[in-house]
Amino acid sequence: MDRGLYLASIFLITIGLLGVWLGSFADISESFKEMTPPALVVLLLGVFILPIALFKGGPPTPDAYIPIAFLLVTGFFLIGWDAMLGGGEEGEVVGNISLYLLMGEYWFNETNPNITVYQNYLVTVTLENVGEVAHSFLVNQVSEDSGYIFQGEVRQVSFIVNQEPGVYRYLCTVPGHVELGMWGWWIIEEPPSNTTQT
Ligand SMILES: [Cu+2]
Repeated sequence: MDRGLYLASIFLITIGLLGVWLGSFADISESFKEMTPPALVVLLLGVFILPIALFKGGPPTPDAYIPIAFLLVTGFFLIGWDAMLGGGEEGEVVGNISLYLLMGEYWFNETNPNITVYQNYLVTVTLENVGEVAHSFLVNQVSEDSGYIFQGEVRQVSFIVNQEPGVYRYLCTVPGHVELGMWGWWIIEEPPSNTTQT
């Protein structure tokens, strides 16, 4: 066993695993995401060197397997943990909700109802402006702005609700309309358990 080469490969695998694991937090920081490809290269390099190091110049000593076992367990744990946390990744739709919202001065459905949706659902909102002036629709931190919807116009917006469960606000982004009361609560809940089974 070549001890120098062996230590180098363990080091490379450790750094690579760490980088790939950090890359799984891409939703927190884009720079983590950029870390993933080089970390994978480092990881694979380490994995490639490891058998060469182990069997170069004689059989490996038994203690050489301890760090390898540790890295294997840690790696499986990190990947498994990430897969568990990754249940709410973008694009993984577990259900659909359709809503119809009328818009007027200065309300949604006249009463600004609390709207409850589920995480990882595809939500389709049909907006109809029954008022006199232009309105718009946006869910803070959740959806894009619908853009101006003019008198008599009907528009549909769709988005996947992949944010954490919690209380958000939907509103009209036309200047001054929020102040006149054109907003309501948008509540994201955990999906019902019968739809999370895949
Ligand atoms: Cu408005």
